[in-house]
Amino acid sequence: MKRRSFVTKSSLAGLSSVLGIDIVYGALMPSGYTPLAYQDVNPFTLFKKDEAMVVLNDRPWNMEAQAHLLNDPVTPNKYMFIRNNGLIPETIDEKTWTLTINGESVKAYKTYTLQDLKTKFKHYTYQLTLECGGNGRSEFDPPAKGNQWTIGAVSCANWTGIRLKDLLTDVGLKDDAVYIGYHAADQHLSKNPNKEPISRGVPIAKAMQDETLIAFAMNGEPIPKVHGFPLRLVCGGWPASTSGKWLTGISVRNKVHDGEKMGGSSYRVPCETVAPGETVTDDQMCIIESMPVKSLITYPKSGALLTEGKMLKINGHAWAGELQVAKMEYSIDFGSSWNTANLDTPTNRLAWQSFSARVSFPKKGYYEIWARATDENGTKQPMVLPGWNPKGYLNNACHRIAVKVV
Ligand SMILES: Nc1nc2c(c(=O)[nH]1)N[C@H]1C(S)=C(S)[C@@H](COP(=O)(O)O)O[C@H]1N2
Ligand SMILES: [Mo]
Repeated sequence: MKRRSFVTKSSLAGLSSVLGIDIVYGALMPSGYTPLAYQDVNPFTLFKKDEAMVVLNDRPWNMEAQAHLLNDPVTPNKYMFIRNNGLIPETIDEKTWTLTINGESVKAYKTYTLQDLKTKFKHYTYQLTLECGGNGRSEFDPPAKGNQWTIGAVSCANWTGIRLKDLLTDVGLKDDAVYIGYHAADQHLSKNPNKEPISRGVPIAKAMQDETLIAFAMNGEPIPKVHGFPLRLVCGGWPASTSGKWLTGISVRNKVHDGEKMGGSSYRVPCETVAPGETVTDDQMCIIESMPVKSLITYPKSGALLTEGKMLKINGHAWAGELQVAKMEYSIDFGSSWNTANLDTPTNRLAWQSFSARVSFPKKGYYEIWARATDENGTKQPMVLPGWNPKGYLNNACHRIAVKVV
């Protein structure tokens, strides 16, 4: 008879931490056995999300918001989308967590404990827009593979941490530094410990911006586990894939970082516009940097009913990657004519901007409200789908809601 083997201490701790309660006889559980409570885990309770959030995938976990859930000026955790490329780290110990800075372009490697980071450097808080490069993918035709995000893979929370530039200055960089790449504690789906699910980065100029943070808090609390506890890189305005969660290392590179999902067609678009469905070779693909100008109507929810003669107050947010949004407009006649909306200035650079307008309708009937943002360079959102690309990135088409006046 085969000898019964038991779960290891560390995987038991992992199971308990996900359940949020001690498994009393856990040490007696056969290895490989999945506790029942774990088999039908409820992602909304597990990640403290609102039940109106939409689950796109459970291995890895991916969840998006709906437009009307994003009405808050600062996105609370319950409405923040989740994008994972791999498996969330099972055991996280704040006391032993370290961040190592290495790579060709540091003078010497250096390792910091969480305590070092929190005590040696000044803290900053910024509200930062994080949008997945694939947000809006579901609309492309021919369709692109990957999570079929509609409009909900965007958030704008407050992030508190230290400036990456202060850390890199403390480490000491060589003159040939051109890029940084992050390393993290999540596991590849294959569970191969030598494979990283994702290891992306940004050019050194972006790394050195004031707002690029090594964050340990979100909205004034420790970062929720699924969003990168205990430490996360935050690069606002760029594809959120550059904001590494569960951060354990940063490599300072003397060339463009070549980590997982930096090459091929990952987070890249054709350098020149292509026809829908066209084959594009890897050498014709360019890395996405700043995200394009975009906006969302977050109030009312699409499908709203309005009594004839009443004005409708609409709200939303607009953002433009590295740029500020200069103008916000809406149309009730399918884009034939546009009216200006009120647009707030951002709390800080790289934060989204709220807009509002009071809309009146000439008579009973079906209408659509379309919203269009223009960035400080004069670039407007396209009314319908922008340039097709093989991976379905950067869909910044105007957001539209339906309204019935009765
Ligand atoms: N370590 C790690 N960091 C990561 C990812 C990941 O899978 N692992 N996903 C990236 C991608 S593609 C996105 S869009 C954002 C999503 O951040 P969120 O889940 O906190 O909303 O995290 C980025 N950082
Ligand atoms: Mo992403």
